[in-house]
Amino acid sequence: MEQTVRTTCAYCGVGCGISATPTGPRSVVIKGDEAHPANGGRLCSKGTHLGETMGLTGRLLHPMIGAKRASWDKALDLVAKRFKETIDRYGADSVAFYVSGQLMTEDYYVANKFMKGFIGSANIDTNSRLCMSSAVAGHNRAFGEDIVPATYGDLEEADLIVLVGSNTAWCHPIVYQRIQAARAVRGTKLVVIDPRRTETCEGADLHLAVKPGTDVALMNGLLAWCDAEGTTDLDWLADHVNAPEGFWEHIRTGHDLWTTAATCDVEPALLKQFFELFAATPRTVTLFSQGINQSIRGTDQVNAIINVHLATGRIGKPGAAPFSITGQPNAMGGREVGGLASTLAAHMDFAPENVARVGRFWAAPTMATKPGLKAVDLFRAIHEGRIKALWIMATNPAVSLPDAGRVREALESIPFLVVSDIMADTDSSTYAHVRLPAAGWGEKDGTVTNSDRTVSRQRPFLALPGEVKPDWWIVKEVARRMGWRNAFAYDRPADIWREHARLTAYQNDGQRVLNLRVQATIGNDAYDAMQPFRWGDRPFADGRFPTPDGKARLVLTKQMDIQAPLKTWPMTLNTGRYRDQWHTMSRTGLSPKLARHREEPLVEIHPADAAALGIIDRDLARVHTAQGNSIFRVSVSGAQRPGEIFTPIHWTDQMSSGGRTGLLPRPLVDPHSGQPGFKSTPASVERVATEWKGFLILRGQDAVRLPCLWATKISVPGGALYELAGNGDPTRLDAFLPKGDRVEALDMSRGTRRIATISGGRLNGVLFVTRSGLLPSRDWLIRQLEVDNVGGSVLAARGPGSPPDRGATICVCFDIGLNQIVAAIRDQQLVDVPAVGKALGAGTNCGSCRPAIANILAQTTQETLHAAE
Ligand SMILES: Nc1nc2c(c(=O)[nH]1)N[C@H]1C(S)=C(S)[C@@H](COP(=O)(O)OP(=O)(O)OC[C@H]3O[C@@H](n4cnc5c(=O)[nH]c(N)nc54)[C@H](O)[C@@H]3O)O[C@H]1N2
Ligand SMILES: Nc1nc2c(c(=O)[nH]1)N[C@H]1C(S)=C(S)[C@@H](COP(=O)(O)OP(=O)(O)OC[C@H]3O[C@@H](n4cnc5c(=O)[nH]c(N)nc54)[C@H](O)[C@@H]3O)O[C@H]1N2
Ligand code: SF4
Ligand SMILES: [Mo]
Repeated sequence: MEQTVRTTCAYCGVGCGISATPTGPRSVVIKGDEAHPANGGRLCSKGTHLGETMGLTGRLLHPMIGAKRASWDKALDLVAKRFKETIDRYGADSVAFYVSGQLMTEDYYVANKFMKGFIGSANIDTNSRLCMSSAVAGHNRAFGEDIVPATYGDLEEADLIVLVGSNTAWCHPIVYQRIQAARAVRGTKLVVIDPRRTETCEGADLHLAVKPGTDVALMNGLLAWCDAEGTTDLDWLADHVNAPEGFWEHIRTGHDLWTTAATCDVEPALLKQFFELFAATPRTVTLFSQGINQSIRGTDQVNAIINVHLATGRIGKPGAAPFSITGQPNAMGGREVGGLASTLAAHMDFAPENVARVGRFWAAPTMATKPGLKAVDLFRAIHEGRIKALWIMATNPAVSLPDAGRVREALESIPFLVVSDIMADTDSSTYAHVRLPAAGWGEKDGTVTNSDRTVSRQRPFLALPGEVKPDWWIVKEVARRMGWRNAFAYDRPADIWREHARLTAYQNDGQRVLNLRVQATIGNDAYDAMQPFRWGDRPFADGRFPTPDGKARLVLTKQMDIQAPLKTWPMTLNTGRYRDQWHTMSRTGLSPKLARHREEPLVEIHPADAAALGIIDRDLARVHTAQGNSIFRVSVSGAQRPGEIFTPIHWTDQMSSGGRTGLLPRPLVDPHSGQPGFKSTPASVERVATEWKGFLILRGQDAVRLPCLWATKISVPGGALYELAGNGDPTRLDAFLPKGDRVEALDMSRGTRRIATISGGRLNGVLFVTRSGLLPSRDWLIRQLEVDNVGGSVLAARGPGSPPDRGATICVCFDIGLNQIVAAIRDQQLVDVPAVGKALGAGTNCGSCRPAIANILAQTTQETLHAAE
């Protein structure tokens, strides 16, 4: 029996603890770690199904130079040589690293030190620029340091939780479950501020479907209300907070309830309800994420929220704080080591004394003295030929940066591109001259910091497959080959951790809250056994802030005008996440269970807009912006505001022909943080007609690119399912069926063709295409991949006694569909989520689908009432 290893989830910034028990070379049983402070044993759907992503399908297992396998020595020598040559010829600022909040703190530290202390440029930026750089800038402006002054425990001690621009139920599901549990115990009120009615709104006390981009007006209106009601804490303000000149005059002018309601396009009565609730509830946490950060006014939006908390003294106290929740597992660790181009290291900036201090500590030969290029500017500089060598680690910019078409051109044009990834083929690595195989989750070893400053260990429980190496090792090997042997003489992650901890404590007499002094001398065994711990205690509890005068700062924020819709671009595109997919799907895409929640990339559109465009549910539609266009499956949804559409960020060339959201957003950024405004792009939508539709089920995981207008892939047990649609002759798809005995059925009247290939009773593949007919449910056919005596009758697409269509999968843990839940609610007169759980099991494992079940309950009950009227 293998040993259970305690580690941390691979995905989001909640940072849940996991107990992993390996059961074979690449298999593992995953459970929530009951002793971990973030989750106390719970896991969401993504964490629960991590075991399904541990296979080696698609992994990069050897260094590659071009399309050829190379030894580590050769690959590393080449990277070192090309970077050195480029620096010698064009200077340090002609090279760059683009890294990720999915690196371990140790990896991140080494990359940052290498670039900023030894190469001598600050051209290292990270995907965190796209994620929480507005929060960082906002914290720095208000507090003088990038400190998140909240913990998950505060959510349990609050009486009001306000979620602004956060789809917590999908993106931070365990935090959402903790909020729901607290509400059950303590009656905590919940307000959601989001233009869309997401599942997070299910059961909330109030949902304000604000007009996008109006959060500054909303928060200023709230502050004006608190000021008028006497909710502001004048003594606290006088002692602990500085206000810029004209701040209060500004708040007191034009921020009345009516003006605010008009600007935000919400009912004045609803807004008043929110303001009254907020004013009456001292223990309030305002939690925010991408609806706030990913905006060209993101930093002001962050400060408008913090202003309200500072002015009401709701900070540094139990259950009262502004809470910027982070996305990636180690977004916070990256901030701690200074992995952004605009920060130096250990929460220090580029002030000359900091540059000197860090330079001394590192014994650095050539310190960067000024901030480097931020992500969007960095890729622009590549386009312009100013950056000539780039190393990408653990991120997929060809998908995730705005205006990704331009980014792809940049990647194609750069003279030297290195990509370190766990996967062989990503949309970014296609352009790489050198690909370096990195250790992935379950293999790598280090620390991560979650949203509430809790540092946890990620521990390995699988052997390194092929020739993969951890990211820290890869980086330090290149640094050593460039001549800095002693400065990068690390043997293990613990060596790096100690150095990082020492730097946070170096000449720090309380100027910086981040201080890991006690970690600086930790032994290797103690590092291995490290228990999750939080740094920084309860920051600002004493009313002191890490600014020169010890006071926090209110920031005067003005609502910018929202551009009226243009004739060419009448819609506004909002983008974001699905519950069961992680970013560019390189890992979650491997899981058949996770694939079921959303099988295709959807464009969600309000019924009135759909009707005006002649589009119906399940049509295909092309979304256009000035940057590019891509096709999506249509979902007509009353959860959208009229004029606004929503698409998911996840789909890539590896998974589909369409759904390429990254091509669409504008590369416009917030002036303070450089964070792109991903949530709002002028767009238009048009229906796409196709002559036929179909699907293809293939045994095995081999990647195929299908030549049709629409082809999207999901993993299924034993193979893959492709949904298809197109024009012209569909028989060209026949060639993609694997070899075997071929059975075929034709229905000329509907233009339906059904073909299967079978060998020795095993189904190899099946293709269904129709011009005007209906397509059968895919479930039964998928199951035939695992059956031993398949015959020609497979083309009937259902076996004796096969159950009725279950509808879209709601509960992925127990594989329960929408139709099953609706039927159970009706037949058994179920009234709440626990009752559905009792009847079907749905929602009783990870709980990620509970908001969806609540929504189905509400809708079904309403329909039943209607029917009875
Ligand atoms: N399932 C899943 N979970 C994830 C991830 C994932 O890929 N999948 N990624 C992780 C990462 S890196 C991140 S950064 C987080 C992101 O977590 P979230 O920020 O919760 O996720 P998003 O879907 O990007 O956007 C949140 C919401 O902002 C709303 N919004 C858009 N414009 C506005 C506006 O002007 N005002 C307001 N108030 N709201 C607005 C959107 O409608 C959307 O519902 O999720 C993390 N967790
Ligand atoms: N339109 C739009 N775009 C967005 C957003 C949005 O809301 N809207 N959100 C933005 C945000 S908040 C984020 S965080 C980004 C995320 O976008 P990305 O960072 O581009 O997305 P990932 O798929 O997480 O990319 C991680 C890559 O690292 C690889 N990898 C995984 N583990 C390791 C490892 O240990 N080592 C190495 N070397 N590689 C590894 C994976 O295979 C994958 O290729 O997207 C941003 N882009
Ligand atoms: S909430 Fe889910 S994805 Fe996030 S850390 Fe926990 S288990 Fe992982
Ligand atoms: Mo993110």
